Amino acid sequence: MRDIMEFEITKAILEESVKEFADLTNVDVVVVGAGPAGLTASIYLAKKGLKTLILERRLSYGGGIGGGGMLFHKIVLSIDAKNILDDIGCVYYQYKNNNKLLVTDTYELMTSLAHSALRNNVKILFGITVNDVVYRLEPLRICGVVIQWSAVIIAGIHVDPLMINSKAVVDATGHDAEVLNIVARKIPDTNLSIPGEKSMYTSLAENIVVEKTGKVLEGLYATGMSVAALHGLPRMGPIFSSMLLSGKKVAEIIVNDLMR
Ligand code: 48F
Repeated sequence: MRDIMEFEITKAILEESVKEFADLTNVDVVVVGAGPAGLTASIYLAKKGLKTLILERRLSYGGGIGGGGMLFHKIVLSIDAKNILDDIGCVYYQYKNNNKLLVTDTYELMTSLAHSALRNNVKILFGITVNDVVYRLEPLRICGVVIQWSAVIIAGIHVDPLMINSKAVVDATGHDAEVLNIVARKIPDTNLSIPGEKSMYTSLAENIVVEKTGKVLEGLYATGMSVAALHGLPRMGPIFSSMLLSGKKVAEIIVNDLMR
């Protein structure tokens, strides 16, 4: 083995990370959350050439995919998401002779989404929690996020955060709609209120969550289960088609807004 000095490793990590991080402080789109909706959104945003950054609180991508349905490792999707699965190169099959349902594996879907995101130039930073937004008045708009290391938040120590500017922020934080709740609580001028999701009604939820996906206010968008929290929609349980379809739809809306 070559004689590598310890400081060289440290220096390489710091120099390369800081250089890239600095470049990511001003992007086209910040997607908060690397779950199915956020990853799908990022893929279709980046495919159109938008500089797209995902910020993920945990140290891994996939969000709720990894847990499947009660930890079972098969993922079920409606055939409506077939084109997205094909786009990301995910391997799947039809469930028996049921022509409505497709089946894949938790790890196949997580990996295919993440691989497709990376190959399309999406940047993902792990271990970072978005705990506030940046806003402007006249007109009222969201123009970035406030970030903190998740480890600092877990430690419960006071450390001032850093900020990232972006033309669009996407809440892809799942059931808790964390970004939307922050905006509702801290910027009363938005008149935003978040009722939270309703109990389970799968077929209704799958359709309506995609239908309601979109812009919340200038600079702020919602996708995935945060849309259900925003509009008081029912939950759909462990079927992931609408999360992918919602991610694709929010990307199309943002592309249309930013590239007009
Ligand atoms: O929860 P999550 O998978 O949300 P989603 O994309 O999909 C929901 C489904 O997984 C499932 C379902 C439908 O089939 O009901 O639950 O809407 O992914 C959300 C990601 O956001 C991260 C969180 O760790 C997860 O990986 N996240 C949440 N809050 C923050 C965050 C935050 N404040 N900052 C950074 N990341």
